[in-house]
Amino acid sequence: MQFYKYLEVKDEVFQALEQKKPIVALESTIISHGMPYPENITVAKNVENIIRSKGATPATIAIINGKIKVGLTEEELEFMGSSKDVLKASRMDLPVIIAKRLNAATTVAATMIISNLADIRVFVTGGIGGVHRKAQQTFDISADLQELAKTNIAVVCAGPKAILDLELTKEYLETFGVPLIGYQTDEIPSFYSRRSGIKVPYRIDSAKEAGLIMKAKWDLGLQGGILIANPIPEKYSMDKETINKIVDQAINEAEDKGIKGKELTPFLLSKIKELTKGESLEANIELILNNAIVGAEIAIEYNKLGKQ
Ligand code: PSU
Ligand code: MN
Repeated sequence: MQFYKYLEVKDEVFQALEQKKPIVALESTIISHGMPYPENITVAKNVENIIRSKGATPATIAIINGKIKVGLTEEELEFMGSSKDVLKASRMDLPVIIAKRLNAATTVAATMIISNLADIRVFVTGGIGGVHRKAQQTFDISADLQELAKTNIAVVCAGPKAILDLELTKEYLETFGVPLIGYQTDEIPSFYSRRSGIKVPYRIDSAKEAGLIMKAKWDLGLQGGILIANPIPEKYSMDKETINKIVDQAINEAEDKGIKGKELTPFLLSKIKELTKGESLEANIELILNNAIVGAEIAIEYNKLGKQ
C-alpha cells in the first residue's frame, strides 16, 4: 500500500504484526513535551517493559527526519526524550512534518492515525486532550476528540487531563459517538485524581469486556475509537480540590503570558509540576504504568477474539 513508504516498523513490532500477536501503541508527546528529562526516558522504557512482561509488544510512535517510526530503538527513544529539536505533531501537523523531514513527537490524535495505518488496535497513554476550560470563548478543543470520533482504536487513559473541562469533554464524546468507559469505576477519573464527581456512561470490570466492546463496535462498522478511562491507583491519587486550585492558578498564568494553541498543554503540565513540587509528576508516572498493565491485558483479550 502507498503509505508503507512513510512508515518504518521496528523488527520487534513487525514480527508481532506478522505473527498476529497483541500489540500496544504508545505516544511520544508525553515523552518529549509532557515530562522532564531524564525521567521521561525511564518511564518510557518501564512502560514498554510492563507491556512485554504481560505478553504484548509495545510500539512507541514518533517521527524522526520525516520518517514515521512504529517502535523506537534505544537511541531513538533517547533522542526523543532529550532533544530540544522535537516538535509536537497532531493530525494537522503530520503532512508538513513528513514533507519537511522534521522530528516530532506524536499526540494522541497522531498516534491513533499511525497505529491505525499499522493495524494496531490498542493504544495506551496518560491522559487525552479534550475540551479546555473556557472553550466557549477560546474554541480550544483538542484534535484528540475528533480523532476518537473517526479512527478505530481503543485508547486507555487515566481520564481527560485535569486541565480540561470534564463535563464538556463528556458531552463532546457523546455527540460524536465515542463510548466512554470507566474501567472498574463509575466515575470519570480526572487524571491526577480518581475522582471527578461525574458519572461515566458505562463501566466495565475486565479486559475481556473491553475486547468484546471493541469487536462489537468494529464488526458493525461503527467508525471511531473507544475511550477506556482507568483511574490512577489509590495510593497516588491526589486530592481533587487541591489539584483543581493549582490547575486554576496555572491556567491564569498561561492567560497572563498569552500562551495558547499547542503550547498550552505542555506549559500547564510543567507549571502544575512546579506548583505541586513534583507530586503531579509522580502521579503522572504511576498512572501511565498502571494504564500499561490494563492496555496490555486488553490487547491480549482482543487478540483472542480475532482468532475465534
Ligand atoms: N497526557 C499527558 N501528557 C501529555 C499529553 C497527554 O500526561 O503531554 C499530550 C498528549 O499527547 C495529548 C496532547 O494528545 O497532550 C494534547 O494536546 P492538545 O491539548 O494540544 O491537543
Ligand atoms: Mn488545543
